[in-house]
Formats: sequence, C-alpha cells, structure tokens
Amino acid sequence: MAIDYTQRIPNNVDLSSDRRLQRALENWQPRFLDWWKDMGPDGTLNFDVYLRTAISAEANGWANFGYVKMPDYRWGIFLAGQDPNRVIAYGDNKGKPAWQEVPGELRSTLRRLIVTQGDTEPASVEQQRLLGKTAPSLYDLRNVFQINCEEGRHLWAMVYLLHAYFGRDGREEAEMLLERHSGDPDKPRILGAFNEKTPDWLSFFMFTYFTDRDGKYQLASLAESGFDPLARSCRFMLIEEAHHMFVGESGVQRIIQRTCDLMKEHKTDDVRAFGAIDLATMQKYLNFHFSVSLDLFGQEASTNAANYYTMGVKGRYLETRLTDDHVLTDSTFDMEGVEDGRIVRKTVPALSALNERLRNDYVEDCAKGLLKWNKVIADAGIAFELKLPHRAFNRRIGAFNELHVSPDGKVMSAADWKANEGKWLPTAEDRAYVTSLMGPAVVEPGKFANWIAPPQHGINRQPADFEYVRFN
Ligand code: BYC
Repeated sequence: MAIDYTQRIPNNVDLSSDRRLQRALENWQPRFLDWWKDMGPDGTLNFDVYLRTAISAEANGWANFGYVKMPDYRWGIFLAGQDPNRVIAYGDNKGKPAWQEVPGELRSTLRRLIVTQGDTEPASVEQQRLLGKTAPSLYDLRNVFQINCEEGRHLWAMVYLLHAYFGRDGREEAEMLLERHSGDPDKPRILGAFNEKTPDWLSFFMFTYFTDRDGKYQLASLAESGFDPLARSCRFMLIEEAHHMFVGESGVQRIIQRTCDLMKEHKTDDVRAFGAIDLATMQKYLNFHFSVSLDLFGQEASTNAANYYTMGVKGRYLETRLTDDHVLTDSTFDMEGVEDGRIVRKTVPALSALNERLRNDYVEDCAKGLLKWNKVIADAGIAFELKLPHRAFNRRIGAFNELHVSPDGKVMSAADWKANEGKWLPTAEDRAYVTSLMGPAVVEPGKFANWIAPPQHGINRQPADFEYVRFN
C-alpha cells in the first residue's frame, strides 16, 4: 500500500480505518514532539535541512529529498509489503503461516524484544544531541540530522507495534520509551552502549560504524520473526539503516585520509602537532566501540535466544537463505568460551549459541570496513594497520566479563590489564585532545574541519559544497 501523506500520521497501514488506534497514536504524537524538542538535536528547531523522506516502502526509489525543518519531518508508520503466503521459517512453528496477530503465549516475549529494540532508537538521538554544535561541515551536519530523524522514525515503528498489538501494556511501554533517557542515573536506557556518551565526531563515526551495525544484525534477525508486522517493520527499517553505517564507514575513512595526508606531508607520526587525529588514537576508539557493541549481542550461552528461535520470534541472520534443518535441536556450534580462567574452544548445542552466532556474522562484517580503512593507510605508504581487538577484550556482558584480556587475546591479571589500559582504550587525555579539535561548527558550504578530508561524493548527487543546512 502507498504511503498516505495526507494523514496527520503518514502511514501505509490504513490507519484511518482503526479510529481507536489512530486516536491513541495521535495522542502519543505531541509527546514524541515534546521529547524531540527537549532531547533531540539541540537548538535546531528552525534549521532547514536537506533531508530524505520515505515516499514508498519499496526498496527502489523510496526516498524524496528536500529542505525540511526537523520538527516538521513526516515521521510515520511504514511497513515493507506483505507476502500473504509467508510462513515461519524455523523452530517449532516452522512451516505454519506467519502470525498477523500476537499469539497469547508469546505476548510478553515479543513485547520485551520490541521494547528493547525501540529503546535504542531515541537513546541514540539523545546521545547525539550536541554534535551539531561541533559539526566538521554542513555535509556532516546534515548527515547527523538525517540519522536522528530516521532513528526517530524507527521509534515510531516500534511504538506502532506496541499500540496496535499490545493494548494497554503496549501504550504504557510506549510512554516509557520517552521517559527513560540515555545516561540517566534513575531511568537509564536498557542496553549498556546506549548509556555511553557520544561527545565528539570520532565517537559518532565509530558509533555509526559499529553500534548501528549491531542494529543491522538485530533488525535482520527480527525481520525473520514469525510475527509478520514486526518482520515487515524491520525490513523497512533496514533500508534506512544502510545510510547510517555508510556515514560511519566513510567518516572514519575521511579522518584516516586526512591523517595520512598530514603524515606524508610532514613526514611524521605526530599529527597532533598539526591538529589531526593520530592513528594510534583511532585504534583506541575503535577498540572501545567494537567491544561495547559486541556486548549488545547478549550472553554467548543464552536460553533466551534459544527460546526466541524455537518459538519463532527471532531468527538467524538471513535465516531463509541458510540450508540446514532450521530447527537446530540436533546441531552443534563451535565457539570460544571460558574454562578455569582460560579462553578455550568448545562445541555447544547450536540453539544455545545463537547470540554468539549472530555476533560472528557481525564481526565478519565489521572486518570489511577495516580492509577499506587499511587500504587508505597502505596507499599512503604508511606501515600501520588497524585491527579489530579480540572478542574477549573489554567485555562487560557474557563469559569474558570475568577475564582480563588484551586486544590480541592474551588473558592477564587485573593489575597488568589496568597498567596497560591506557595503551588500548582512549585515556582522559586522548578524549580531551579529540574534544579540543571539535568545533565550533564549520558552517561555510564546501569547507571542512582540519582533521577530516572532504567526502568523495555529496548527498543525492549534490556537490560537496551544497548548502545542506540553512540556519535562518
Ligand atoms: N546490556 O540471555 P541474554 C540498534 C541482559 S541496536 C544490558 O544474552 P538475550 C541501534 C538480558 O536483557 C539493536 N543487559 O539475553 C543502533 C537478560 O536479562 P534477564 C537493538 C543485557 O535477551 C544504533 C540477561 O542479560 N536491538 O538498533 O538473549 C542506533 C541475559 O542475557 C545486555 C536489539 O537488541 C546488554 N548489552 O540477549 C540506533 C534486539 N545483554 O532476562 C539503534 C532486541 C544481555 O536476565 N534484543 N543483557 O533479565 C534482543 O534480542 C536481546 O534482548 C539481546 C540480549 C540480544 C539484546
């Protein structure tokens, strides 16, 4: 169904045919806007931003570009098209028609997954609230605003499901999504990484590369859900997610490019003297964001994950393309675990290892960006290689939490680890240095902060010096 933009809440779910639901969501809408004004990008209400807006739920040609004031962005409810013949692809319900309503026995499980997913979306907007003040260019400023608007829409996607399918409990959860806040000591966001700060643009690019990529893998697993409205919501969200990861990958790449240019020009590693970010500091930020994002996949051995799968609420990455029995009760999985304080390889039942399996898919995908980043460094003739740290490094969730592990995978004492921490993770001094490079925002079209190279292409085939944001 086409997206109806004549409605107060744009949608392709025929919202006007359900007056109660429409009214409930119209009641939530002003609360969302209040949240946006209080917790969204600071001081930007009057800016005209060159944004893309969804005009169709199909993968091709779904976006329209134009200037929009962010509070007027047409947040709405867009689900990917329905396949009337879709069946559940895995677990005990394999082969049965996908559910169009929530099965009673899965109600609390599904609600919890939807709330956890929904909670991350506004959390990331809150984390990025102040970045506009220090944007390295209009191009980058526009990109963070685009991401913020789309995360706002992803919140809408989950709130629609809560309102439409979970009755009063769902409406209460939708309220709570606006009441928890990133880093709030009393009402924090649910998952750890979403209570960290995103205080500077290097953190932002690392976050959109590593943490948004967790979003890709979690959404892809939920896109396999037997609960069809959730699957269709996530499929559409995934289309928007791709740009967020592009911003991260290209942002880090542009910083590396600038650093390498200065290293070559001045024949030195010490680019801090020239106001850029040295590669060793980039490695530390990478170590931090990668390890924090690994935690988002949950425990390695998880009965929750096994149950989600067996019940048919959350599948594996690209489940329908896999060629095994899609039940997994007789399958095993090889992975690293902890025994007597050591990291060992072990074979475990596949069902209990589904979080770890998804984490593997994620790690493999993360490595691809590093190949591109390292190519920039190699092309500059510089002998330095960025590396993903070992998966046991700096973990808070799961079995590795109890160990102290170096980035190259050596288990060590807590004291040794602590003594080396400053070599592996950003120190207060590193963070202060990176912060010192930030801002004030570079607002002249076509100009870029000294620590980052311009992008290779503009947005929507516009030039790099396009006026992506007008301040009024
Ligand atoms: N922090 O059996 P386990 C995105 C808890 S990002 C705190 O492993 P499960 C985005 C867990 O709740 C994608 N607590 O749990 C990116 C459980 O608690 P209970 C977000 C944690 O459920 C950028 C206990 O430990 N989407 O979209 O299998 C910008 C046992 O653990 C954490 C989703 O996450 C943690 N990291 O796995 C914007 C998808 N990890 O039961 C957006 C939905 C575990 O003992 N969520 N715990 O009280 C899920 O699928 C699962 O909840 C998780 C956790 C994979 C997160």
